[in-house]
Formats: sequence, structure tokens, C-alpha cells
Amino acid sequence: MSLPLAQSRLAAARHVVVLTGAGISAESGLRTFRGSTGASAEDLPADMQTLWKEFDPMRLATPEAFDADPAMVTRWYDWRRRGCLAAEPNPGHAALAKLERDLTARGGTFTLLTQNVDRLHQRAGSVNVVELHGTILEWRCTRTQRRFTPGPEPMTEFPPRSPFHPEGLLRPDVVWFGEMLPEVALAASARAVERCDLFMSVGTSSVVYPAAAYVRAASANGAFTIEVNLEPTPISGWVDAPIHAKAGEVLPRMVC
Ligand code: BJW
Repeated sequence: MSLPLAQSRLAAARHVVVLTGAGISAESGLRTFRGSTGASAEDLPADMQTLWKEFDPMRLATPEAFDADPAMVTRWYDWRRRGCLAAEPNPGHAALAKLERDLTARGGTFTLLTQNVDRLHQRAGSVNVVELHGTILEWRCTRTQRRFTPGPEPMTEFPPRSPFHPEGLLRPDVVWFGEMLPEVALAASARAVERCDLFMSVGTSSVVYPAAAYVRAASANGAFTIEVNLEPTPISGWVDAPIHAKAGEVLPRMVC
């Protein structure tokens, strides 16, 4: 019922915003933080559970955690960084890149707001990508804030020393709980959300703010709203077209 409606609204839309979360990269083999994995949780070994089932976010994804144990935090982030480098974009990422090409070719606009730090959208060909939570592929000096791109090999020193300052450490250039999102990303998101006539939320549990507030803001501005998720989330009850399916299967059908 919702899929044909979503398809026709997408075909008619001119200014589209898509917000993605970890679920779109699940079919590339990257673990989500929360929510459904598409399998019964009891059947899964620990290394296939959602991240926050196996690891405590307050001990890993906050500035306080980094200050308390920078070696443990950077070791965990280097492990995840290498997982992102080894992953490949999937048909869901490719479909969004095609949607951007099609829309811009017919004079529309497309903005991809992603909470993901894995850069798989860019590798699939998406261009107008706003990284709300930064990227795990770049690290930055705690003293100078200069960015550094580590090579593909595993890091050997934890915490890694900064090449830019004798007392600096390198930390992943991601946004932890309690940290502000990058100002340019916030400004670009606000502009895109305000002007869009269609907003689609894909593979996000819609519980982390401020990203979780964008779909409501777009709806209040009159945009048609679509959700693609394996399971119901806090927004499923009121979006115009809730679609409960795998992003990698349904997005290529929506963007044909
Ligand atoms: C599939 C699928 C398939 C699976 N197909 N679907 C207002 C109210 C309440 C709290 C706050 C608020 N404003 C700010 C806060 C505090 C906080 C917050 O939101 N807390 C909530 C948890 C309550 N926000 C912040 O601190 C943010 N900063 C900020 O607002 O600064 C100002 C401020 C500070 C303090 C107080 C007030 C204001 C920063 C948030 C940073 C989030 N960082 C992380 C880690 C990034 C680095 C890293 O990668 O380690 O970002 S946490 C983690 O959650 C990560 C994600 O980007 C983020 C969102 O997760 P996402 O992407 O939705 O993934 P999941 O795993 O949750 O969901 C996956 C979904 O996919 C599931 O639903 C599955 O079903 C589905 N799925 N397979 C389709 N194949």
C-alpha cells in the first residue's frame, strides 16, 4: 500500500531530502547501534549483535570516555574504521546515488543527510552529502583540531599521538554524545529541511537528536514523509508512507 504511494510521490517531487542511519549500511555488513538486525537476537553470536548490545556507549562514544581511557576508545574506533574501509556500498546506497542524478537532471535538488560515519554513500556516487556525525575515516588532533587521514593498515599505537602537536592525541572526527554537530552540517540541514517537498528517513531508529527532529520539521513545513525501516520506530505511526522492509531491497524498487 505505502510503496506505490511512495514511488509516485518520489517521481513527482522536486526538492528531496533523505536522512540515513546505520540500517542502510547493515546490508554492507556493518553493525547497527540499536534495533532489529533482521534475525532473532538470541540466535546471533556476540559479534553480530547490534553495537550497543555488546558495548556500552557511555564508555566509548562520549568525550568523557575518551578522556578516561583514550587507549581503549581509540582501539575500538580503529577496529570500526577498518570495518568501514573493508565494506562495500550496497544497492540501497546505489539507489540513493541514482535518485540524486535523476532529480538534478530534471532540475530538482537532492540533499542526503547521513548520520553514518562510513562514507559508503560517497563511494556509491552520492555528491550532496551532509555528514551529521562526522566520519570515522578522518581523525583529528586534540590540540590543533587539524585533520589526519590514517592509512588502511591497522594503527599500532593507542592512543595514537598527533603528528601536529607534541602533546596532542588523535581522535576520530565523529560526533559523540554531548558534542555539538558541525555548524556547517546543521546549517545545511536546516536549509534543506525547510525547502524540501519530500523527506525520506531510511534505516534510522529516529531516537538520536537533533537528526531525529528533522522529519517532524519537514512534515510541519508540508513535505510528504516516507520511512524505510525493518521495524516500527517512533515516527512510523505518523509518517505519510511507512515502509517496513530492507533498504537494499526496497530503495532500488522506489528509484527505478
Ligand atoms: C534497517 C536495516 C535494513 C537495520 N534496512 N533498516 C533532545 C532530546 C533528548 C536528548 C537529546 C536532545 N538533543 C540532544 C540530545 C542528547 C543526545 C541524544 O540524542 N540522545 C538520545 C539518545 C536521547 N544527542 C547528542 O548528544 C548530539 N549532540 C547534540 O545534540 O549537541 C547539543 C546538545 C548536547 C547535549 C544535550 C543537549 C544538546 C550528538 C549525537 C551524536 C551521536 N553519536 C553516535 C556515535 C557516532 C560515532 C560512532 O559511529 O561511534 O552516532 S551514537 C549513534 O546513534 C551514531 C548514530 O549516527 C546515531 C543514530 O543511530 P542510527 O543511525 O539511527 O542507527 P540505529 O542503530 O539506532 O538504528 C538502525 C535502524 O536501522 C534500526 O531501527 C533498524 O531496525 C534499522 N535497520 N537493518 C532498513 N537492512
